[in-house]
Amino acid sequence: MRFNLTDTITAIATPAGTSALSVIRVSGTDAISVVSRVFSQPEKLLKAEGYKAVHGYIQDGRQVIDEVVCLVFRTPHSYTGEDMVEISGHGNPDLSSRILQLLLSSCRMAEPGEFTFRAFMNHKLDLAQAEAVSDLIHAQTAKAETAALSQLKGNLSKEISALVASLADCRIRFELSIDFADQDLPELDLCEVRKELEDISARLGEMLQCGRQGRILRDGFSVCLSGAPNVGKSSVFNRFLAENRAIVTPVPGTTRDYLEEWLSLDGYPIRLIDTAGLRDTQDEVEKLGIDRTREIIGKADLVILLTDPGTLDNTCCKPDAEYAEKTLCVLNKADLLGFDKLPETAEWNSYLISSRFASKIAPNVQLIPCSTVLEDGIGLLRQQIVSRIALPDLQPSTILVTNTRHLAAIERSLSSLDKALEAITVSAGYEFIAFDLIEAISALSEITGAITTDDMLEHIFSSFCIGK
Ligand SMILES: Nc1nc2c(ncn2[C@@H]2O[C@H](COP(=O)(O)OP(=O)(O)O)[C@@H](O)[C@H]2O)c(=O)[nH]1
Ligand SMILES: [Mg+2]
Repeated sequence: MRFNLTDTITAIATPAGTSALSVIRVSGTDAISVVSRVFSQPEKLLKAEGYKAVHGYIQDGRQVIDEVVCLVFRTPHSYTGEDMVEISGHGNPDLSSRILQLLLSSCRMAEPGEFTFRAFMNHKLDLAQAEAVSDLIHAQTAKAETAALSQLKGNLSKEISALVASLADCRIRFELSIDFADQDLPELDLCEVRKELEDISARLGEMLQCGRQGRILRDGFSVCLSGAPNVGKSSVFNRFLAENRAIVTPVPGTTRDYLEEWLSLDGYPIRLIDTAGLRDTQDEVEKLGIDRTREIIGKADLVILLTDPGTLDNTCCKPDAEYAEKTLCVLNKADLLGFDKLPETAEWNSYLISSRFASKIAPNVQLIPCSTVLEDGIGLLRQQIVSRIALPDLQPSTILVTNTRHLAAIERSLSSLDKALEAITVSAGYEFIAFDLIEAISALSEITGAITTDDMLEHIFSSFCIGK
């Protein structure tokens, strides 16, 4: 492991740039003495109890650099579990970097995630909670924050630990039956253990199911705008972003590449992608754009297939069969059909049935009305997108596995557990069943970090910010 736990470390914990305050963290056995060497009130700092704030100046020899407040933490009551000082100074990046330079003469710069790594090593957090710290910092929307906070509070860890304990209990019952087979022990109640293992398997299955939704909160729900050139994809993109980022022109074929932006719909992180229009073309650049569009459509969580009255006059609105499940069909430019307000669903449907487009709409396809020029012209589309995400209402106590590493571990555990159940069914030897259970336990234990490897830790903590 590249982290050396005995050094005293420091880093600026607040973002670069001008701000009201800047916080510099120092952690390690020498943290308090390191700061005292450059502080105007060294004795006061050295004697300060935990959670005490000491006011003074950071000085380079006689030269005063900044007026600060040093907040002292005493081991083990700190974020890292070590002695720590948080120096709050003025938020001038030049001052912060001068203070940092001074501190670096007697301690070293922290690596990304090193403070949290120490918290993990000192049992202040388990691995799932440490990862939640990073998720919480990077969460893009309110719902993602709730999920990360729930994980940080240890809800996931508690549930995983309980499942590990139950699995371990079952495993021990099998092992005891092997070890003491020749003794007069009551026989193992296979039905009962089997039932317990099935319950655990069901719970793990449920967690995997919810995992897809958890992934949405972390990685966003990708929504791809597709359709013929000029139907208004870029205009819809802009309406959603409420800014003019994409180029909108009446000339077909202007969006040759794709654009993507994040937005929050009802607290869900959405990755909205504006693509090149799909049409037959001889233009090489446009062709590349169209290939890219097809690739994006394949990967997207939801595809919005836009048409407009002009396009519908000439073609049918028919989603690609391969993606029909994840496609929403939208008729844009509803204003051109004489609507000056987005119609209600019933009004819209009766309009469509009696309109010239009736024959152009494939059976079982619903066309959602939309207009980028009407007030609330994208309201119905917005509702439909959110309803497609279909996540349960999140409470801070909801356990939603959001992390790919955790999901992979659950999947491995579940597969070993299913093997164990299969072994019970075919009356395999108890040693085989116990072996599968050991595998199931060790996979789950990786989530909380009860079992780790250096590579795994390196990978996890290197994605953190410096200072965290
Ligand atoms: N009347 C009307 N015109 C629209 C609407 N949405 C887009 N347009 C116009 O349609 C043209 C093509 O729009 P654009 O967003 O560039 O289409 P794209 O090629 O699909 O990205 C532009 O002139 C837009 O102003 C709409 O809802 N109503
Ligand atoms: Mg466009």
